[in-house]
Amino acid sequence: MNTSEQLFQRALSMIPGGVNSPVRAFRSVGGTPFFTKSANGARLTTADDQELVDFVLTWGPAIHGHNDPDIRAAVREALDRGTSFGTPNPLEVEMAELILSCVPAVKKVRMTNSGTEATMSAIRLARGYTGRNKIIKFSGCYHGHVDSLLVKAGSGALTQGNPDSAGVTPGTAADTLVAEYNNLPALSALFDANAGQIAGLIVEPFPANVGLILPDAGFLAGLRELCTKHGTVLIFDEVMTGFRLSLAGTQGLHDVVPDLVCMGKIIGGGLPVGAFGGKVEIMDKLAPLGPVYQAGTLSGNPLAMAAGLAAVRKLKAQNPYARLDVLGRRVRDTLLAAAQAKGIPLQVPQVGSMFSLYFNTEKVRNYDQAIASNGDLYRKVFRNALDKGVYLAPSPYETAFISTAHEGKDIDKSCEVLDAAVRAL
Ligand code: KE4
Repeated sequence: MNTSEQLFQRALSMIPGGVNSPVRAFRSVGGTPFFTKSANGARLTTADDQELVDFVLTWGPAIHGHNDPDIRAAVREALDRGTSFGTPNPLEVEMAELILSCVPAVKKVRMTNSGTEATMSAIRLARGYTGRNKIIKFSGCYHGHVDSLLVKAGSGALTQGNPDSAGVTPGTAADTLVAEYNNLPALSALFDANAGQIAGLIVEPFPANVGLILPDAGFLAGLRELCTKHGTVLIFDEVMTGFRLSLAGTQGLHDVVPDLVCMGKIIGGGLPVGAFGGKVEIMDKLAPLGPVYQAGTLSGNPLAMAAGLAAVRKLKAQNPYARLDVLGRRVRDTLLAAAQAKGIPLQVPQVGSMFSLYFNTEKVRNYDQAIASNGDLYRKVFRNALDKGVYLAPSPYETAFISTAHEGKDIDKSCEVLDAAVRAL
């Protein structure tokens, strides 16, 4: 056995499935997951010293590539002052100012320690603000492992074949209504059937946990209109897309303004973080001001703030989004050309530095079409590419990410490998 296999065997005896997060287990692509011992730029180095060009980027945070020198220096400097104080610290104020300066919808913000905490808190806040019980989510969207949102969920829940998790009580699930993404008429009917009962609607504006689905023209505006009409809090879950697609996340790509926004990943610079924010009259319902309780020992801790400030300030200074979109289009066009040459039906939805692969004859607009795509062909491309040193997400129900560190030889190599992997089908 190689080192990763030995580590996995040891892990299996102590950690459920050998992993601390299910999607890492390679269950849907087969084989033993590799263990990473270090990462730099666009590359991971495995425990067996294999170098891989990384298109997972720790599931989104590493937009500058791994081990970014500016983030590393910021963390090192913060570390010299201590790791956690349990009191307000200056970096929290700087982070709040930075987020408010980037995301127009956010007029007040609260830091958390994960995206899950951010979405969990946002729906509790929507319920506390409206006094209503029901929440609408969309099939295939994943918002972290929040009980009431683990209903028809995407990402690892879907990958493992349990989009409706055990352990979520019928009572909890009863207050969660599931709608179909890109289907406004059905959503409008759902609102009408539950008039006056829907506290919040939570959506990944660009769902990226079921592969990547792009909104139909007018869909997001339709969500805004329905939520306004019914007095429902519109919550954009931008844990993945926040600061990924623009400094304002997807809000930099359209003009729909949500009531609350959930963030994470990039704003922690690779350290544990989450955040939620939005309208003042909603956010002021939070303790200690209002009746909605929400808390966290390490929320706003100085290390995560230092890393996140460095990551976001670098994005503000560099504004790399056009460059990242060029890289995304290049990978997309490479994959589509290879599939066309082989007569293989392939869709490659792409926006900025995010893309995914659906082996499907039609454009994927919703969950049912996503899961009807050919997962076996995805697995073959995944395995072929990995064997040649390019690491795509170990599930068709995820999205690939590109960093500024991919520019140059790594994107060149990756396009060659991905082209060959599709042509080998
Ligand atoms: P965390 O609790 O994992 O920090 O964030 C949950 C979350 C919330 N909302 C969206 C849109 C998300 O994508 C996520 C987490 N994303 C997954 C990857 N698709 C995390 C990877 C994992 O579960 O290991």
